[in-house]
Amino acid sequence: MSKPGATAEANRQDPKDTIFAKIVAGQIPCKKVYEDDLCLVFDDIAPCAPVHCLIIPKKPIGGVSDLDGEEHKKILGHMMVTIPKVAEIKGIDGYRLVINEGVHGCQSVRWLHIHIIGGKQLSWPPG
Ligand code: IU
Repeated sequence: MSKPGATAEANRQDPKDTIFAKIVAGQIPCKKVYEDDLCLVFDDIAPCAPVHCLIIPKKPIGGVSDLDGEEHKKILGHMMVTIPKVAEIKGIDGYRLVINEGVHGCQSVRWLHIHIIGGKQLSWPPG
């Protein structure tokens, strides 16, 4: 089943024009969980579990298919090592990480983000 918003149009968007750009710029509020120079973590506006955060880079990267080069390696590595800190802040000791990429991957916001989902027993396989 497809997801509302995960359209070709959304996935053609310049990341700088997305809502996450406005969140990073502080133009739209978010429920902030963690922030540093390279990344921002906030609660998903439509949580699918008791804990559902998004970790996003502060630099505009549309998605996994746009990743390239040393700077992106540094940013993504930093995001990955930040995730256990987020888990500690949220008090969860098991969780799932999800990156939706492109229309077929159900990406709806063309600014790279990793979903951190937990706070309950998750099931497998995902849909
Ligand atoms: P996706 O993987 O691109 O579909 O994830 C986008 C997520 O961003 C989705 O879970 C939305 O609920 C979430 N989100 C948000 O937290 N705040 C917003 O203003 C918007 C979407 I638009």
